[in-house]
Amino acid sequence: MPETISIHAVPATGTHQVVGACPHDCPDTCSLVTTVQDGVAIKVQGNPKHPQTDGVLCTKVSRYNERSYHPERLLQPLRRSGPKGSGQFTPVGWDEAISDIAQRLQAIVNDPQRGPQAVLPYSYAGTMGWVQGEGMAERFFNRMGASLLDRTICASAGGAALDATLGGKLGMQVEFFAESKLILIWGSNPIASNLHFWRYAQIAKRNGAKLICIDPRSSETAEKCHEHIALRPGTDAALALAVMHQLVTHDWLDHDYIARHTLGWEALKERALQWPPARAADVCGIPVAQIESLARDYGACVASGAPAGIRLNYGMQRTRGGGNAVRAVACLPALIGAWKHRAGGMLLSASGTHGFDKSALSRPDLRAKGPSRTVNMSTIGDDLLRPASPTFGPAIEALIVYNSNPVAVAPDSSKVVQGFAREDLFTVVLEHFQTDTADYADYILPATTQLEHWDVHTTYGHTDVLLNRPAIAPMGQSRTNTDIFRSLAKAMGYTDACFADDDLALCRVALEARLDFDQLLTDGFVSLPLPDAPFANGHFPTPSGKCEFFSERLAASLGDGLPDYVPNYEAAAANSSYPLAMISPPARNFMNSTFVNVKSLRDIEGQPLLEMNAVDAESRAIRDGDMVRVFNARGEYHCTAHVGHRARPGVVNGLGVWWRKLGPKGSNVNEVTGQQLTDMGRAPTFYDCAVQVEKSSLQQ
Ligand SMILES: Nc1nc2c(c(=O)[nH]1)N[C@H]1C(S)=C(S)[C@@H](COP(=O)(O)OP(=O)(O)OC[C@H]3O[C@@H](n4cnc5c(=O)[nH]c(N)nc54)[C@H](O)[C@@H]3O)O[C@H]1N2
Ligand SMILES: Nc1nc2c(c(=O)[nH]1)N[C@H]1C(S)=C(S)[C@@H](COP(=O)(O)OP(=O)(O)OC[C@H]3O[C@@H](n4cnc5c(=O)[nH]c(N)nc54)[C@H](O)[C@@H]3O)O[C@H]1N2
Ligand code: SF4
Ligand SMILES: [Mo]
Repeated sequence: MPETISIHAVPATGTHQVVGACPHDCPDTCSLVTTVQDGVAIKVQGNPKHPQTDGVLCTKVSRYNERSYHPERLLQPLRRSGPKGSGQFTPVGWDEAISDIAQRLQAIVNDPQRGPQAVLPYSYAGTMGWVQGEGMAERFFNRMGASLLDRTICASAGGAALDATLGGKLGMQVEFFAESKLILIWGSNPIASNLHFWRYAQIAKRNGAKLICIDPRSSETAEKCHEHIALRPGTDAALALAVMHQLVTHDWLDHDYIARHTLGWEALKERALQWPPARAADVCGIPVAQIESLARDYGACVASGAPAGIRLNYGMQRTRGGGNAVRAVACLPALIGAWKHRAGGMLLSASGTHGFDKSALSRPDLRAKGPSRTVNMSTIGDDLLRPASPTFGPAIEALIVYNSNPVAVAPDSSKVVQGFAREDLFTVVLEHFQTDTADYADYILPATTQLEHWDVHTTYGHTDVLLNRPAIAPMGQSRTNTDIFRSLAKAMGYTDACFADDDLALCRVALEARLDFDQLLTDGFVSLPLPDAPFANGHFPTPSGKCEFFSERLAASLGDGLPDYVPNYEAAAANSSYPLAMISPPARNFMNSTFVNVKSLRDIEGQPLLEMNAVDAESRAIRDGDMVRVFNARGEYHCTAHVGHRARPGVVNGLGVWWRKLGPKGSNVNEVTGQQLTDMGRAPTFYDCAVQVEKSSLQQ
């Protein structure tokens, strides 16, 4: 690594290094160093100067070049030339594309029967950048008065649970896990999805910490922990309540912390006492002794004063009771006073820590006064098929997709595909590649990648702020998302001054109120000054200022203000038609559906896999490597069975999220997932999905 890392504009010749930020939806938000030779990026590495990154990237992003310079990269605008979904397109000039799109949108907006609410943006975290994310896009859609999108597809059940319990997406600072003496890794597979946390957990382990993984799957992480509790999917609240039962009955409690900094203890105690370990063991499908041992380890921290940290992750909140489960677990640290230590407490998301206000970027003031219709991205399948009605409002007539691949990632694919295939739906997709979603577009607009544009990033797994400088010029005719929305705004006749802001101005606007932007420009990342132990003395930003075991708001909305065990929608009972519970966590070398088309990474993953326990495989005469059909009433997909230790009996793990067109018979795991929503946060229940599996007639 050369000594100086340039953070200034990159000259077209010579060799330079440029500091950027990883744009992906990953808690680690690494600082990147891109080596550029004569205008071509030749290497992307982790920044050794950024403590959280520590010079290390995951396998995926160390191949970032292979993705940006991919031969199938979209380099010019395309217009549909075949039937919807056929993937047939012809090149078109930018001016023509923008002008035609603007006219088509304008016609909908101006039609009194349809109006702006018939237009829907659909986006998620393809990039987590503030600028290429919603920077210009939200201004555009606010000005238009389009429908709002409820961005629930990933984290909103857990987010709502944290809000109710702790007062926001707040928690431990990730680096202090290195000092913890007990770490519960709960619904999280950090070796795949939170690598830099795993580094801290390893330091703790070397210093004598015990690591316990709570996960139905024997994941890459579970097998490296001291203990693995392989509970049934969706039963975490029962486990947490039984741990509380043990804390109460053995008096492993920090009475002083509970008295001063919590709300609703007496009621929670009563609820916990209804959950003796034997009851939870039955629900979770695990031995009683395992629950007792977990509680003993956790409770021992009260007497010893050893800090206990819980790394919760999003895997545990993708079932019907996901919000309640996160709430139950989030009560535990207060019971043993773990928050008193900086290496104690819990972390699900730290995204609420930074306290930035996005409104200077998104400009909600541009939206005309009056009610707006909100569409939930997790039910896009049903919603695209909904006719106009007084309750729903106008049918969705136009869809602008950016930073997301809903045809692959949204639940209940057959509905999603049917919706996207509507001939009367006008669809524009801003993309790097011709994804499954892009196949259904009327226009595909080529977007720049992180190597080619400016951005700023806050994170949800640590608390630094990062800048992304462009390392190379935009490839082909690609344009930044911001530039595309700027052009569309102009073509629609929106003359507000904010549509003239360039990307560097947007970076500044996003953050300036909270930090020294010039320092960010110089260093590439900034650490915010934060207290080491956020709740050592209480001060939870809840309505009561306490850790709310009992929530008035939830009591009013759900009829129960305490966390409880909420059984899955889909029981997967042995005697039912769909006796196997399926979860579909990410494959390690993909990022949701991103990177599936990068050959070297796809080669590592091989093919879409369904992990099965030998008991379930043998009873179906399925052998390791057989092609299987996974099905339920919603649909079916085919993949290769991987028979072994990773799946517990009764549970199958369908690793996601493959591009449909790169999987057997052009389908993927979301053919079988459903659109029912979680108890809190209106989120999808990807891991609450009962299926049957049989040997497939397809050949490998
Ligand atoms: N390599 C890689 N990294 C990623 C991603 C990726 O696709 N690939 N995706 C990114 C995104 S968008 C997100 S949201 C995060 C996701 O990463 P995480 O937040 O870690 O969530 P998942 O990977 O969905 O699930 C984590 C673990 O929870 C387990 N799990 C499933 N159901 C349950 C349950 O009911 N209870 C419990 N206790 N455990 C359960 C799964 O088996 C899995 O091993 O990772 C990010 N990082
Ligand atoms: N079965 C099942 N389904 C799941 C999940 C699961 O665990 N199981 N996980 C769910 C979760 S947690 C999430 S977060 C969602 C993720 O779903 P999505 O947010 O749709 O994420 P990706 O599949 O990574 O697709 C992002 C797309 O954005 C594009 N993109 C990236 N950067 C840019 C840019 O700068 N400009 C433009 N225009 N495009 C860009 C990429 O090329 C990519 O195609 O999937 C969900 N789906
Ligand atoms: S995906 Fe995560 S681990 Fe990989 S480079 Fe990006 S932020 Fe780092
Ligand atoms: Mo996610």
